[in-house]
Amino acid sequence: MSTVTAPATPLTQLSAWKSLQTHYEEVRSLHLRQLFKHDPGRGTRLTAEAEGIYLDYSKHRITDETLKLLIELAEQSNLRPRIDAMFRGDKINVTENRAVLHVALRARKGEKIFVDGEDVVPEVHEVLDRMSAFSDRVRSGEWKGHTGKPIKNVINIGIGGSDLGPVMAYEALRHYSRRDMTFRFVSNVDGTDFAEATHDLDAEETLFIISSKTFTTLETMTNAHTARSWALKKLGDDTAIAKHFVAVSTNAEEVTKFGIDTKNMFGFWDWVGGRYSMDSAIGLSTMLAIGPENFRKMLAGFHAIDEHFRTTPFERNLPVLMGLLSLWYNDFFDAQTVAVLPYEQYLKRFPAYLQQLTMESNGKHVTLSGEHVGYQTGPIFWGEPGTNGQHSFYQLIHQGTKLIPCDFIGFSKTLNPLGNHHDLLMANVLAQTEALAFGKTPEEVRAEGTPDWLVPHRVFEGNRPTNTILLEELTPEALGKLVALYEHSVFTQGAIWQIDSFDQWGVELGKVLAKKIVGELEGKEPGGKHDSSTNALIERYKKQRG
Ligand code: G6Q
Repeated sequence: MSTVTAPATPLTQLSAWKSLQTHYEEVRSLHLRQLFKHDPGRGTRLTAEAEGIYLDYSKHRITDETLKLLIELAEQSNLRPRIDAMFRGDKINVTENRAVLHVALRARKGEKIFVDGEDVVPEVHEVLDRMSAFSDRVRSGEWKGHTGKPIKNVINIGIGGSDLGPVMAYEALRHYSRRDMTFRFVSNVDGTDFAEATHDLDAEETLFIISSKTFTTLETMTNAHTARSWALKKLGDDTAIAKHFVAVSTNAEEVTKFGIDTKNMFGFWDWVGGRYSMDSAIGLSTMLAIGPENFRKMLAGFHAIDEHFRTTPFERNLPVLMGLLSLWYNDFFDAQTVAVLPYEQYLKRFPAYLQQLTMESNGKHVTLSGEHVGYQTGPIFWGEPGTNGQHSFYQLIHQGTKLIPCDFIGFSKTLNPLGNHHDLLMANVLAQTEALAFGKTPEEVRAEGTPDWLVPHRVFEGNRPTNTILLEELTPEALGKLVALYEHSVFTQGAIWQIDSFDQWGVELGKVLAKKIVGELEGKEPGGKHDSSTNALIERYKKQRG
């Protein structure tokens, strides 16, 4: 059990929570126009900067009092001792009785973090060193396929936490990746995913990384077996496996059963949650793409924000501030969602990555002690890169009836300087946050000569809250910092909501039912055991499938 649990007092009974409720009534109708008018210094005062990340949170519907109360809420929620408990290796994932130590994956050599009395940092570095040696061999062409050809294609097979991080990181760091190699990612049990990923590849030059913590996941194991048949069809006998398949897993027994020698296995540990694993061996495809040196730079970025989170007072602590502000809208303004809008094409999969990180972590309905929460927990995360989203869903953010706090992420320098593209891109970040905050009043619309009947349609109410997160350039370090920022923001919110952010029981039921239904679809089990809707759908599918 964790030595530090949530406070004995339920969240809604904490004095800071009650004060926030009263305070909310006082400030809910304040407009950002007023707040900026009365405090011209707000735009620089309500900002925080650390490790090259600049966070402007001035365009939030908050006053100094709001911040003070939110920070009190964090303190009364034992946030500080809970952070310490995570870094110490306490088993804070109580429902699975596990430590939560993704921070150990980026600890520097020589740091000490104990799980059940054993320092885990040396093992982390041992795996990193093995990954580096392997990556160097593959990247240099020294590692040869079964027929003697060097590896040109790498396919990561994994799903959920064993896929989303690798895909996101590959896309994000493509600029740093080997352009003469092909990297693909197969996750879906839909055969189309595998078929499309392999249709133009030569098995002789292809390496599969089977990434699965458990090595029992239905989708991954189905794809892994299909990959083996695909490879062996071309390469002949089983001895080819050793040159074309490696595994990333915690389950040596299953890896061996599959036919992969454990010397070609890269391990990690049960204290690494799937959605927190992109910087473990699950990141092997990332390392193959960008090289060990860049991978370590990414880890250093993670580590810098870990240290910032662990040691910085809450008032200046970026993940804590972001977590508290998100909670403010979620729990007091009844906002249902958060939009994350990276103005960086390389971050096109970042919203999808964050969806798992945030929603699997904080989509919980009971507290650590099993009581129904009685307040809102994790918001829905969604988003697309800018400027594309501006031409589709931003309409609803600007003029719809829902309050959607947004995170705008931008970089001062582009990796692809092309004419004035980057200034145009960044002008849009700045314009959008300005428009969302201040809008356009009926008077302003009328003054433009708009006829009266059209005025209401052209009014922007404004008062839509945003974070602007500005970094210098998208480097491997910067990516590590950004991910860690959100990881710890999720932690902050989960701690205050008194939930277990590190389990995911909600994914179980569907998996179990699917297994039963497969039996029926394959005619191994009698049908008709479900509700009338499910039974009818099964029958219809079977008939149509033929
Ligand atoms: C993440 C979840 C989940 C997991 C996948 C894949 O936190 O646990 O998304 O990563 O279900 O699991 P395996 O790695 O065991 O195949």
